[in-house]
Amino acid sequence: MKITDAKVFVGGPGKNYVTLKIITDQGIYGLGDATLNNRETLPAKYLQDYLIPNLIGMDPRNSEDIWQFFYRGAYFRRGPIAMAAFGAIDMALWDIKGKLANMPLYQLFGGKSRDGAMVYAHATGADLEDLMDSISQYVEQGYRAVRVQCGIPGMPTASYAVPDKPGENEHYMSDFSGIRPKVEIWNSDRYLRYMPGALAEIRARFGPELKLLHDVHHRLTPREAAEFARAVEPVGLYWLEDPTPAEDQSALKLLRQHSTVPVAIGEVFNSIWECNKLIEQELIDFIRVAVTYAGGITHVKRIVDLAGLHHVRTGFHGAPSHSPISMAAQHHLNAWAPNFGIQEYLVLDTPECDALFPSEHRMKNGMVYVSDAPGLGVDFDESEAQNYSYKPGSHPVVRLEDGTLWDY
Ligand code: CS2
Ligand code: MG
Repeated sequence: MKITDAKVFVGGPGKNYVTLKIITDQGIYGLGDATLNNRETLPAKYLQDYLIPNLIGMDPRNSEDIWQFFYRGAYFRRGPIAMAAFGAIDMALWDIKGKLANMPLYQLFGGKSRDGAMVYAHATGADLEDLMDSISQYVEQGYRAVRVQCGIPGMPTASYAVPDKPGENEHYMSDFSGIRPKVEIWNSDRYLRYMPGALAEIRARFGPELKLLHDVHHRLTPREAAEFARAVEPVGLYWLEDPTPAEDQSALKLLRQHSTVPVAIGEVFNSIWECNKLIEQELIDFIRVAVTYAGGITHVKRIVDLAGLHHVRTGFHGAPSHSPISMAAQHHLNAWAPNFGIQEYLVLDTPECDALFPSEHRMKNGMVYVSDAPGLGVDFDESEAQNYSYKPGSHPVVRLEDGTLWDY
């Protein structure tokens, strides 16, 4: 069996999804997602210029050797661009493998460990009351877990993932108004004074059963993160996400000494070498990697297995920048993983997205039910794809009030 061709498409409804299609001499094809939010053209170019010319003629069944060939063979390896590109190839090869075996991928991993996988929604508000309305809407839709973010009084601009005005639905993933990022102003003192009380009010309003998550988005120092974690302890958070900048694997030691709040980290990691100490030293409770830019199923499965040895559960990244292809790969891992925790689910389930990526994976009452179709169980409509093209977008950058650049 041989790979005869591979194509890359960039574009989609409201997002620049990077979709890879690998075609074989037996009429079977596989799909992969290499979307690196706001840097989408780079993994696409890496695939087109370096990886695809090598891929043609390879036997798609040897997904492990192909992964090693690209990773070890790159010499300058790792990094989000390369790992997103390898990840897309890897997903597509697993898709082909599943189709050859006529089995859904979760069967190849070891079968189902659960019927449905719990997901969380992203509730957001310009202020606390606006956030309460957003949470209520998700509770009414049947979600059992909600991540909660709101504006901070006195903060000069809106903060991470919150709208400027109540009632606005903030599309915080990409600003398509131009390539130069908007600036958000941040003040950790105001956040530390306000947010613990706001979280306590949310808990009081919604009662003990609703799982509450909160994302700090890398903005606190280790000492501040420890103070915050201790202050929110009575709220009983399901998780506290990215309390400190994620590259420092020792930063969470102080937090651990002062609090038992569950910590989730890893959406920016692209290899096991960025989280092995965090996992082995049991400094985290949830690992947030995504198959999209952490090297695909082959590499993420290794991370999941290491995590399982250390009581660390999965909480894969599922921001709207992931296409339904990588989300499908995660649905299969979530169905199988003995140490599954929760799945972020912010996919834009619009009719346009469903037309571009037809699939039988289903979300109901805050749970995802994996498809039984062979392979990934998601397709890609190339004629629909002709309606879309690349649009440059950016994340905001964050500065302190005196102008100092901070973590977004
Ligand atoms: C966020 C992300 O979903 C999350 O947890 O932290 O949305 C993050 O801001 C984006 O992925 C950046 O592209
Ligand atoms: Mg996050």
